[in-house]
Amino acid sequence: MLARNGLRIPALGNPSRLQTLCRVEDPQSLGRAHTISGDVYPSSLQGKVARPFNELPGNWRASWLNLYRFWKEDGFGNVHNVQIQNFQKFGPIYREKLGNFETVSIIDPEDAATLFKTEGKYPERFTIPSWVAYRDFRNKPCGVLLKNGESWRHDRLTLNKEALSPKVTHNFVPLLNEVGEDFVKMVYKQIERGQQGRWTADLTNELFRFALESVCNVLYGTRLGLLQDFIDPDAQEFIDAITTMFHTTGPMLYIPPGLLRRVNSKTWLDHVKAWDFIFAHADKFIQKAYRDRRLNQKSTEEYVGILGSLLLQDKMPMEDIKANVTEMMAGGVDTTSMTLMWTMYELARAPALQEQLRAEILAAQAAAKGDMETVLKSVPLLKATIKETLRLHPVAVTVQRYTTEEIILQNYFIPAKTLVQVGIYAMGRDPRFFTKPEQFNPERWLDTDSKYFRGLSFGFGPRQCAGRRIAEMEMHLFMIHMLENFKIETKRGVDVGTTFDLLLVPDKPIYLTLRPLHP
Ligand code: HC9
Repeated sequence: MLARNGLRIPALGNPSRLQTLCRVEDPQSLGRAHTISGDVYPSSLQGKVARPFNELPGNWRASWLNLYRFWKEDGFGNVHNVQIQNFQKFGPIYREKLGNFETVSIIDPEDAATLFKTEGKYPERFTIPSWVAYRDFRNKPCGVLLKNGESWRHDRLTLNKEALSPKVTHNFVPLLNEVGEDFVKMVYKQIERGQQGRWTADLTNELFRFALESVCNVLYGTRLGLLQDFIDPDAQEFIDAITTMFHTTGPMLYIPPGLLRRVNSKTWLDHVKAWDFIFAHADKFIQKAYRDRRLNQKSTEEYVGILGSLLLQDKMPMEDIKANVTEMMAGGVDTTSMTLMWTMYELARAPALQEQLRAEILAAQAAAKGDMETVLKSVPLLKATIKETLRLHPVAVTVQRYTTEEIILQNYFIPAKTLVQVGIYAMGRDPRFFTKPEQFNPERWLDTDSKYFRGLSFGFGPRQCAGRRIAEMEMHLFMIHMLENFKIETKRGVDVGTTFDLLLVPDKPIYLTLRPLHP
């Protein structure tokens, strides 16, 4: 029954609601990955010679045994390395079935191109089962993250205008810049306190607060003061809830959440509790901003943040605005903070590159006379540095799409509605696609090496990360201020690896030393 349903989430509560809110298309489609026989080809592929789907290499015949083996070998925290091993064992394409999770994995940028070029008007990625299960359980609407079809497209186009369009994103610059400056002030305070002329610490929590402070300023136009001495316990609990939410999602990727819910498993209960807090806390902000908006209707020239803009536009029902803003608030904490941690880790090991970046930033500042919008236009090496961080340390281990038609990948026919995942972690570390992949070398993004379907860390096309511009600007501005003020150092010889915790994160704390450049 489960195996036949494939990836479909087993009926929870009221399945019809699930379909209307989160999936507009045929509810069976998600599970039909492998049921279409490999010999009915669409006209575009007629006459092409390729091998049938059922000949794909990989472990896909014994799904539950696979899951057991995966679990025994601690594959859960190691998804990214298991993928690299599988590509070594099976070649550039393999098919796999882990419990309910059936996929085809690819690594070659050419194959990624084939996949994305046929993604169509309503691209679909893998829907995280427990995230949908929670919304169904609590009767909460989905935002763009979990929606599909026309309803997704409508929300997404409205959201793009507020979060991705160059017509609005310049408004984020002062909002994100002040948070970056406050982070620097906070670091100086810590250095003074320590009385050693430097500060050594694991900055995870500070970066979480920085990221939440940043995303809230852009969404609501509100400062929380998380970089000050007193930290609002609710904000801290929100940050912790996001970590718990991600952490409890992992196990439920392969074991249906409905099953865990029926046996009252701790994973499911913790997951619900975490989402409850996330939604309740986001709701407070939204309510407050909504009230403030009504009070200040007259001063409309001033940028009021993404939420304010959405409310003014009146193009989305309040419930959908809430769902989407909550998703952006929750999605903007661990993602940018971890990427910044990795960036500082890599730069700490590359002092010469730090100097190069400082020179670039200094020149840009001088030419722009301090106008940050202009500065951001003239720091190509810094932007390449963030790209390079995401190549070696992507937040998401894969980018996935359901095929919309039958396609050929590595000379195999792949039927429509198959879940195909591009292993971007594996791709980023493969010498066939990046010369000397082990080297942290931002310049590779600026020179003549091919970039064709290689920079996929924010996904691709209309379904790519909706927070991309916020994240990029936030990280660029943060790094500008940090590099202008501090030397970033770390203990030599400490190599930090990666763990899969739904996101890819450092496998041990990273200790950094920040030393003022102008003591
Ligand atoms: C996790 O095999 C591994 O900011 C799975 C495939 C998969 C699907 C969707 C990905 C997810 C992975 C990692 C986390 C991602 C998610 C889509 C969006 C989410 C990239 C690779 C971001 C971190 C979002 C989360 C927003 C949410 C908290 C509201």
